[in-house]
Amino acid sequence: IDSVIPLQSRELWKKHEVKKFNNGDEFQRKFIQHVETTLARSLYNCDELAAYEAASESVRDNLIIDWNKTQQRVTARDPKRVYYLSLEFLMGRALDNALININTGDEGDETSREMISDAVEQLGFRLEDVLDQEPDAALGNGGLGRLAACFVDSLATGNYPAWGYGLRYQYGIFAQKIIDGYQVETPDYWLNLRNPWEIERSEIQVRISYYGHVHREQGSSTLSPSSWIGGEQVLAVAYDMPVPGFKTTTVNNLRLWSAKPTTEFDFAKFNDGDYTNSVIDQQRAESITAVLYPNDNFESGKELRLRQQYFWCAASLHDILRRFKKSRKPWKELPDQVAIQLNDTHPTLAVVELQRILVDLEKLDWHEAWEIVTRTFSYTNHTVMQEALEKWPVGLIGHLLPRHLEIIYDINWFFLHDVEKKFPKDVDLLSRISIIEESSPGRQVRMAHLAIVGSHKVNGVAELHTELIKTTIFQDFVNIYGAGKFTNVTNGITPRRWLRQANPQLAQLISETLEDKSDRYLLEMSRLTGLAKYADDLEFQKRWDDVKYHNKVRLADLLCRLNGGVDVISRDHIRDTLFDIQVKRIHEYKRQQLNIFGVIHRYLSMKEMLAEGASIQQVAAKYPRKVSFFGGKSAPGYYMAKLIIHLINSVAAVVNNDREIADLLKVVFVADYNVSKAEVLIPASDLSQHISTAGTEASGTSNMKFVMNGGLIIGTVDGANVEITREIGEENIFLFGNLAEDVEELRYKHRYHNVPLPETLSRVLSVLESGAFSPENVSEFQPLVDAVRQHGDYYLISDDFESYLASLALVDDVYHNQRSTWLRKSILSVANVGFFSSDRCIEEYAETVWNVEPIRET
Ligand code: CR6
Repeated sequence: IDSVIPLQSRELWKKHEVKKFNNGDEFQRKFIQHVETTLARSLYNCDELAAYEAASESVRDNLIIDWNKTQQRVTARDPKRVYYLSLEFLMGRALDNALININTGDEGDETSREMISDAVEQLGFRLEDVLDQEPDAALGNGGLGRLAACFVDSLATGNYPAWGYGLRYQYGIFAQKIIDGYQVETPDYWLNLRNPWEIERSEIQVRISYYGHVHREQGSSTLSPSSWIGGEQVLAVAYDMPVPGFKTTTVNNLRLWSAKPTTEFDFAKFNDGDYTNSVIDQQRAESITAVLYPNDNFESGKELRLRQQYFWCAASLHDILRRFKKSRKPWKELPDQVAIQLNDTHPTLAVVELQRILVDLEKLDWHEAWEIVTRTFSYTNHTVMQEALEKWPVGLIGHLLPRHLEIIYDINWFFLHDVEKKFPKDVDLLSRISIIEESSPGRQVRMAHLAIVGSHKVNGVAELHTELIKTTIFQDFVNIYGAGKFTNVTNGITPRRWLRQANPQLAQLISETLEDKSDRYLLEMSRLTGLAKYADDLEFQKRWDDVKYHNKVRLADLLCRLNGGVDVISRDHIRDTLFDIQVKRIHEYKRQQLNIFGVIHRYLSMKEMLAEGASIQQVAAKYPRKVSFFGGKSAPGYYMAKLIIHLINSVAAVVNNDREIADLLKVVFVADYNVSKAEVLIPASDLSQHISTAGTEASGTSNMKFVMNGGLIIGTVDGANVEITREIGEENIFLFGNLAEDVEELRYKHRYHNVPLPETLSRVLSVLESGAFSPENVSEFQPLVDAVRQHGDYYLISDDFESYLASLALVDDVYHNQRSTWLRKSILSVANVGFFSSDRCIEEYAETVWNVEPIRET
């Protein structure tokens, strides 16, 4: 919107310019103003929730002032911009993060988190309780969505002119309840409370069409400009979330689209006298952005999901191009002004939509348009697993988006044509790489192929993963395009949230030790190497250990609160109890079943020792104190994952109530694992488990979070574990199991030979079959047994079981008998974790994929 304020009035505007609060007093004034006017409450009825809202509104005011300036600065300079398209942004809470970022590092900026904490306390509240009022913005499933959230944080921190684009789901990922040991899903209607972190842009609306038909001049081909006369129409309305950077005034934007009905009416229906039904029909438009699909690493191919994808791609592209057009540059310069990153294949329709806009609306020649498209897009792959690779039935796309299907066919035709010239007569190759899969019952569009063909760069998310995509699922494309198109950008995490915010005690110890009062290390993580020289310092080790102890107590407190004030774990021995944590989505490939089988093995072995007359001290010497924590959601329709959850809870019920083992072993399933719970769980871990079948976990990112918080890792040689080992040193990580390169052969053996199981695992499975953990339904866990014994043990539980147990035994020994060695490992891990900052990761994208530069305040 261009300014309409006459010049002579502008002085007045500047005189009344809105100012940020800059000290506790000014913050309090804003706070009270918001309590009284925004919330229409007062001193007499301001509870913690109102305090949270008023504090958020006040902080938001500061952010918005910087947000405006950032946008003005970028508009004035008009540099190349980055757009990160992600169907998921798992943001978590915003207030604490904003408080950590509130000091811009500028001269004269007196604000700080401590200042606000004091100011809030003077007003009669504890900051921690106020922060606890905020619901998580849980618009994502797992790693992919949280990665996008870390990326927007690092983009703002690095002062990149970058926007995120996503959907404003009314229901985020479901809340998980555990009832009788089973997962029960309940809806997460997170917008129930007013959301102070979004700005509704009701003036920014984009009209989105579906269905209808394509019209063209007689005799012209699908390559020439065509008009798509859409049938159904809905509106996309923008909601903006400010994303503040750390120690900078840059506040970037995350734009989320929400679906609304158009204001026009279906006159045919109206005239039929069916006014009410006509309104109801219109109302259905809102269902497009109603709910986040709750699958992680699995595609279900539902029509509504495709509608979501197009809605979001079309609205975002429209917005991006509108901004580009303001600079009046020719279309061929689009790739010099705009980089669009496809987070997985979910936004691949944007490739087709841009081609459609350029050919049909802007009347560019097909090939000229296609050159622009491919130079604009780049694509990140996040999995090699077949069941997670998106494919859409041709019929469905043709029905919903008839013109787009024509364009996909034409893209494919030119692509196959070029390949055929290069590799004549390789019919097999052509059918392997085709964007269209000729499968029964019908043809499907392979979105990954379309994304590769439509992008100039394709990246994997960890070195091993990138190597795997280049040699397996995308091998043909490497032969066609050359290896240069494929690159690796190892994932990262933001140290602001995952160290400073989640672990204030450790952050404090680090800044003190590094004599880094202003926390520069959170920007330059290589400074952490300065901790290494204290790795053997016993006094420092003690302080390090105290922080961990504090965080373990904090977790015990949280669990107690969630359990209605009753302790879940005993307070008596927290310092000598190993907190062993596996939290992530429940998935067979992530192998929570391996973990729980290990727990059962431990329990059976303890019982066996006792039965053979050993004393409890002797048992404790071999199996010292440990709590096994599990947490994570299963997709609602994923039978095996739900069974694993029930098994964990069933084992917990038996083990936790067995007086004989005297609290030496406990099993805890933490319900409803989410970002805020992660912020408490991760800092409390002594050990965490990242034990996927080698070659299946593309990267993993919680592994990085645990290491950043001084936890040690037990893991397979998979995903980013490989690079974590390289960075922190192999003596500081517990690796076990078969390698990715051996997986195929092992699976083959299981399929065609009768491979005997190790005795240890055999015993566990037999006890499961006996119904010891499911007395009411003896065969309940049979499917988990059969997966190993009868169905080829696809996830190689049996092949890795023994080395897993050996590794766990080593963990016990070092933790309980060589605590100083353990602490040394922990300190050295943190000292060398710097590589995994998402700031490094974003810099790599900026340089090697996007070709964009930061815009700093001058
Ligand atoms: N499920 C990978 O499985 C990776 C993230 C982010 C995943 C995980 O290993 O760390 O992406 N893949 O790159 C997909 O979502 C398809 C994930 O989170």
